[in-house]
Amino acid sequence: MKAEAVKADRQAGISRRGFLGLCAAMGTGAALQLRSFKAIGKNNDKPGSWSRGEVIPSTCNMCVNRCGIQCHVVNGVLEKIDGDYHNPKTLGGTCAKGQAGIMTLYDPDRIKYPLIRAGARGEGKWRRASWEEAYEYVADNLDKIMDKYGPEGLLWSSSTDLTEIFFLKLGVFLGTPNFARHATLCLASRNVGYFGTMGGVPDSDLANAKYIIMFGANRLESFELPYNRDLISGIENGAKLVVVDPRMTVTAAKGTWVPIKPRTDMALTLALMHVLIKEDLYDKDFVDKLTVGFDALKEHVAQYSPEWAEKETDIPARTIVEMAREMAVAAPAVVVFPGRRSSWYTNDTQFRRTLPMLMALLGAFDVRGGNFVNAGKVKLGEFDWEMAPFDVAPCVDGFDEGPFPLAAHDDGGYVMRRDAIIDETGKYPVRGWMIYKQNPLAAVVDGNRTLKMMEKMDFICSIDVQPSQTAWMADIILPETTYLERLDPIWTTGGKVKFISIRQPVVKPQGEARTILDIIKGIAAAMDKRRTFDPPMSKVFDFTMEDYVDKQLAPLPIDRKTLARQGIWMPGQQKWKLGAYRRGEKDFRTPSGKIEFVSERFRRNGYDPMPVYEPPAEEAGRQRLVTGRYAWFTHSANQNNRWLNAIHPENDIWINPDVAREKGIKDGGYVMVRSRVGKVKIKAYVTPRIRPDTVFICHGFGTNSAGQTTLYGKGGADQVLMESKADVITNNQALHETWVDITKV
Ligand SMILES: Nc1nc2c(c(=O)[nH]1)N[C@H]1C(S)=C(S)[C@@H](COP(=O)(O)OP(=O)(O)OC[C@H]3O[C@@H](n4cnc5c(=O)[nH]c(N)nc54)[C@H](O)[C@@H]3O)O[C@H]1N2
Ligand SMILES: Nc1nc2c(c(=O)[nH]1)N[C@H]1C(S)=C(S)[C@@H](COP(=O)(O)OP(=O)(O)OC[C@H]3O[C@@H](n4cnc5c(=O)[nH]c(N)nc54)[C@H](O)[C@@H]3O)O[C@H]1N2
Ligand code: SF4
Ligand SMILES: [Mo]
Repeated sequence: MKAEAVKADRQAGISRRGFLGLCAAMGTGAALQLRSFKAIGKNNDKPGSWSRGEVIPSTCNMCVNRCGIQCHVVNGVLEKIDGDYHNPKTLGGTCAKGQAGIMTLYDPDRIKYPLIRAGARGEGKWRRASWEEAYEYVADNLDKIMDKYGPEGLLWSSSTDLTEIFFLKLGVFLGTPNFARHATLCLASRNVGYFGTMGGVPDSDLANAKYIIMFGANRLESFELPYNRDLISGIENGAKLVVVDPRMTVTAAKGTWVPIKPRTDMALTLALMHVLIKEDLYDKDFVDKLTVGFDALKEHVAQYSPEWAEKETDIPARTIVEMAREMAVAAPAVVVFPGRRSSWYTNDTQFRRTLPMLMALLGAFDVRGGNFVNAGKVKLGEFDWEMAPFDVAPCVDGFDEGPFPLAAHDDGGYVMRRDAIIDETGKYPVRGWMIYKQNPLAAVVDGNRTLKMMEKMDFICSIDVQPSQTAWMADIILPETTYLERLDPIWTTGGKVKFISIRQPVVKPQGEARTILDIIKGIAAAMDKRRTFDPPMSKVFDFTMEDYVDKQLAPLPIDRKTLARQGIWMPGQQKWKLGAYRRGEKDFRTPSGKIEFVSERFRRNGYDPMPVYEPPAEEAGRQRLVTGRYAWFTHSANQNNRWLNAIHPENDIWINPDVAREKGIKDGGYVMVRSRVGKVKIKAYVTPRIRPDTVFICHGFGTNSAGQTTLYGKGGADQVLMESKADVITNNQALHETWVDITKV
C-alpha cells in the first residue's frame, strides 16, 4: 500500500484488514448480511460494540436507501459507522458500503479543492482554484452560452437525492428546459407501466406473503430496505420465493430459480394470466369490483398458452402451469414484486404493465401478504421559494426526438437527447452541461457516444466528491462535501411505518469541500454580476440549510436540535391499514378509478392498450449482455473506495461452462468482449449460474479516470459495449439490448 493510502487508512481509525474482518464477522456475503440485520435488530436495546467517542445519528448516503446510521467520532475523526437500531426501516442494519462510508470520506483520491482543467479534456492536468475563481469561471461560461444560444443551450443533469432540489432550482431559474435525471437511467418504465395500469407503484408485504415472484429483482444484493429484511422474514415464515432471472442471483439461490430466456418475461406473465383465466383460478370478486377490461383481457391472453410460452421463454409449459396454480392457492397472499431497475428493453413499459395485471387477477392487492399502497409520509413544511416551482416544459420540446407523452417530463431523458445533440437534429444547439452527483459517462448506454456528446460541449462542469469518469472529462470539478460532513434537507418516508430522519455533519469537511447549497449560492451571486434577474438570484438562495430544515420541521412537534440528537422521529399514530380499496373507500388514480387491463390512455397516445408480445431478435453464436450490481458496490460510485475495492478488486463476465468449453475459455482467464459499438477486455467467471445465451457484467468498473487510483486499470466497462437503445414509451435507456462476441485472449 502506498504511504498516503496507509495514512488515509490510519486517519480513518481502522485498518483495511480490520474492516474486512469486521465485514466478515457481520456476514458481508449478501445472504448472511441479511441474517445479521435481524440479529442486530433484536439485540439492539444496547449500544453496539464500538463504545469509543461520541455517537452521532445520521442517514447513510452510500446508496439510495438512506439507512439509519450511528457514527462513532473520536477527536474529530470518524472511526466507525454502525446501523441505527432506532430506525424502523433498517433496525440497526448496514451493509458493507454503509460501513465503508468512512473510506469515501477519507479517500486520498477525493477532490478537496475546485479544479480547473489545465490540459486537454481527459488528460488529467488540473490546477487548483479558489472558490471565488471557480464561481466566476462557471458563471462566465454559463453566461457566454446563454448569450449565444439562450438558456436552451444548457443541459442540467442530476441524480435523485435530498439535495437535488437546489441544483434543479438553479437550472429552472436560468430558464433551461433541458433536464436529464435519474429516472430514465433506472425506473421510468416501471413507473409509467404501473401508473398507467393502477395509478401508482405499490409496496410489497413480503414478510407476510405465501408466494413471492420476482422478475430479475436481485433484492438480496441490490439492497432496498426494508424489503431485504422482510424477504428473509417471509422465507422464514414459509413463503415460496420464485426468482425469474437468466442468472442465478443470490436472491434466486434463496428460492426457486426460473432461468428465463432474456427479454421474454412478457410471454411468461401473459401465459400465467392465460392459465389463471382458463382454469378459472382468478379472483372474480376482485376483478368485478376493482378492474376494467377483463373480457378484452380474456380474449387477448387466449392466444398465449403455456405451450406457446415454453417456446419463447425456455420455461417448460408444465412449470408455467404449476406456477399459476401455486400462486392461485397462495392468493391473495402473493407478492408480484414491482422491481426497481427496469432499464432493460425497448418494450419495458408494456412488460411492466403485465405485473399489476397479474396481481389483480390474483386479487393480491390491499391484503396482508400481498401488494399494498403505503400509509403516506409525514407531511413536512413547504419551503417558500421566491420563484416558480420545478415545473419544466416537456423535455422533448427542443428536440426532434419524438414525443413521450406518457413519460414524467420533469425527469427529462438521456438517450434520444444525446442523439439530438450529437447529430444536431434538435431545434436548438446545446453546448453547456452542468452535472450534479451523477456519472453519465458510466451510467448511460454506449459510453463512447457520451464522449461524442461531450465533444459538442463548450463547457462541462461536474459537481462530485471524487474524480469520477465524468468529472475526469469536465472543464471544472467542484468538490461537494460528503454526506458525513453536511446537513441535508429532512427525509420523509412511508411504507408500513412513516417517519422522518436527519442527515447531519459528523465531522468537519475535508479540504475546502462545500455543500451544494453553498456552491449554488456562489454561482448565483456570480451570475447576478453578469445578468439582471428578477428577483436577483442571490436573493432566491439567501437562506441557510438550517433555515430550510427549520421550515420543513415547522409543522411538526420536533425541532432540529432534538432531531439531531435522536436521528429519527415518527408520529405516535401509525396507520398502516388495509382494505380501503376493497371496501370501495378509495379509488385507483387511473382515468377509470380502477386497475385497467385495457388502457384508453395508452390507446389515445398511439400505444397498444393491452400489452402485446413481440419475440426478441436472435443472434446465433453470440450472447446477450445483461448488467447489474454486486452487494458491495453502488452503480459506479464506490468501486474506487479502497475498502470495498479490496472485497472485489475487479469485475468479471459470467459465462456458462458450455460456452466457455466451446471457446476454450478458462475460469479466471481473460476474454475480449466485442459488440457493435465497443470492445472490452475482462476476466471470465465460468459458472453454471447463467444461461448459455446470456452473459453478465457487474457495472462500475473500467474507469477512464486515472484520478481513481485504486480502481484505474481494473476490470471492464459494460456501458462501453451497450448499443444506444431506449424504451419506446418512456425513453428509459435499454441496457440489455446488446449482443456480444466473446473470444479468449
Ligand atoms: N451499464 C449499466 N449502467 C447503469 C446501470 C447498470 O446496472 N449497468 N444502472 C442504472 C441505474 S439503475 C442507475 S440508478 C444509474 C445510476 O447512475 P448515477 O446516478 O450516475 O450513479 P453513480 O454511478 O452512482 O454515480 C454517482 C456519482 O455521484 C458521486 N457522488 C456520490 N456522493 C456524492 C455527494 O454527496 N455529492 C456529490 N456531488 N456527488 C456524489 C459519485 O462519486 C458518482 O460519481 O445507473 C444506471 N446505469
Ligand atoms: N448493492 C447495491 N444495491 C442497490 C444499488 C446498487 O447500486 N448497489 N442500486 C439501487 C438502485 S438505483 C436500483 S435501480 C436497484 C436495482 O436493483 P435490481 O434491479 O434488483 O438489480 P440489478 O442488479 O440491476 O438486477 C437486475 C437483474 O435482472 C436480471 N435480468 C437481466 N435481463 C433479464 C430479463 O430479461 N429477464 C429477467 N427476468 N431478468 C433479467 C439480471 O440478471 C440481474 O440479476 O438496486 C438498488 N440497490
Ligand atoms: S443499503 Fe448500505 S449503502 Fe445503502 S443506505 Fe443502507 S447501509 Fe447505506
Ligand atoms: Mo437505479
